[in-house]
Amino acid sequence: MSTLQDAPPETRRLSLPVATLIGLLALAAALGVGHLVAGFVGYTASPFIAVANYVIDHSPTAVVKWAERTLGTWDKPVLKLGLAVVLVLFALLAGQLSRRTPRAGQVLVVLLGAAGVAAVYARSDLGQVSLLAPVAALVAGLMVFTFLHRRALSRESAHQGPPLPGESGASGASRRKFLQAGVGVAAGSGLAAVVGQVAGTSSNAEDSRAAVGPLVPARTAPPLPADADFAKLGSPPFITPNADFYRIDTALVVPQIRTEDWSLKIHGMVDREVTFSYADIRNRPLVERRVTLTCVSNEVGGPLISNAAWIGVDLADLLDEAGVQPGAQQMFATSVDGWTCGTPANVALDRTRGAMLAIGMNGAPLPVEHGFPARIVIPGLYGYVSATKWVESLEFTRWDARQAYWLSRGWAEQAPIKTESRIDTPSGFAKVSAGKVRLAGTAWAQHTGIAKVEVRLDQGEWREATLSAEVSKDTWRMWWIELDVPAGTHQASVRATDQDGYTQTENRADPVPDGATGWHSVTLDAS
Ligand SMILES: Nc1nc2c(c(=O)[nH]1)N[C@H]1C(S)=C(S)[C@@H](COP(=O)(O)O)O[C@H]1N2
Ligand SMILES: [Mo]
Repeated sequence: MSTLQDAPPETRRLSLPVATLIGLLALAAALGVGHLVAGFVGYTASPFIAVANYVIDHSPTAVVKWAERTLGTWDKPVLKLGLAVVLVLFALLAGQLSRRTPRAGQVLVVLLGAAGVAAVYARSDLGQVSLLAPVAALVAGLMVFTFLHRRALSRESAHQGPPLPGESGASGASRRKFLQAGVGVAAGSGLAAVVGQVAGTSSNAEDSRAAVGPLVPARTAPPLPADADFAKLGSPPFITPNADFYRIDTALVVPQIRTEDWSLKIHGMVDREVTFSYADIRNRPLVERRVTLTCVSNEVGGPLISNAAWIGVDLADLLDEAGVQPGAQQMFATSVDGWTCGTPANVALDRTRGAMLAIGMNGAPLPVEHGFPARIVIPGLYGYVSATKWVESLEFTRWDARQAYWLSRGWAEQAPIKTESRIDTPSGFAKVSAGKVRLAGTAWAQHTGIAKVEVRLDQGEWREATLSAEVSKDTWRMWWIELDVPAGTHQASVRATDQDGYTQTENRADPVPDGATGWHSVTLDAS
């Protein structure tokens, strides 16, 4: 269009809405194309997902743990939303800065694109081919930005420039062209993103999991006694259904691994490096063991504890085949998504501890979000030093040779689960009728066992609660008690004593660096 060249430079200026729209469309194109390519080269290479993962991995520990505690399983959706808002602000800025020439906006697009490339490059679990996704996103964003900018500028000049003879319809025509281009870009980006999403998640682990079939342990856990819990009185059920089991991990996208693509390598300070396939594990005699998992981030009275019957093999058997050397200090486990975990080697090797490589949970193959195809379960240690999900490598090494994920973020090297207890019923600030009030809850001291649970009202005498049957030292125990509660506002507190004779301290400690302490109490409003 001749007017583009002819118009005086100062009149060639985009209106704010048009400039804004160009920024947003360039962003949409970049994300759509990046997601499309990632659908074929590796889902987590999608620049959006990669940058979000980078943020999780590089946020200060306090922030990540705070997010886990306050947002629970909403932490990741909230992070994604926050990132989306930041991207939109960048896109608006890119448009805003480019009302005369595209230069500033192009620079911003390249910077954002480079962030995507860097985030994918930084991941140890993604191959070089996965860089195609963020690179394609960068190129698409840059091309769309430049192309729409040129279109729009030529429209604005046709619109604002001095009318030339015979050009009366040009403004309308070029406006239509710009809008058509914009709609085309928007539709194309959306389609690309959808195709990428479908392609990226169709290699879903769910059908591989369904194909595993029933896992029948050669050694099943003994039958549960009838009084393993006081669920009827308000304690949690002894076994947590898989759907209710707490979930904690850094994975923004749950790793999808099919059994045929999984293997576990045991290496480092071993006599023989060994690798096990899923079939190798599945075809061994399986054992079933009930173990209560607990997260170190659990606050006093918090929900990050659950109990399951795990099906798998003795970790010690696998380690024996590798022949772990005497100088090894830690078992450094890595999951397929690059998360790492350091366990004291002597605990992993201790046959009496009962550490497992688990492939089943409560009768079914491990749910994908709990580590399918296989994970580690070790009684008595907090999850971050023991319970690697989607585990693919166990390297025996020294403490100073490798620093696991949470260790390098300020959490302790040694993290046995602390003896704790919780009041589940009534819930805090419950209104109760004055008189006899029944309280129920849970207590745990995995690998030591609970000996006693006591409850008191305000500063009154401690009274011993009734305990559920001990199913195993590695599982939680339920309790209940009836208290006389006079009218008014009162506080009920609980403390447990374990089978080593240790009684829970009243001192409140934060979860960092090795687990919270203190008595759980609830306020009762009796009338
Ligand atoms: N791959 C991987 N495994 C992991 C984690 C993780 O972030 N990634 N988190 C650990 C932590 S901190 C805990 S408490 C347990 C929780 O296991 P669950 O989600 O099955 O309850 O998994 C552990 N295993
Ligand atoms: Mo945890």
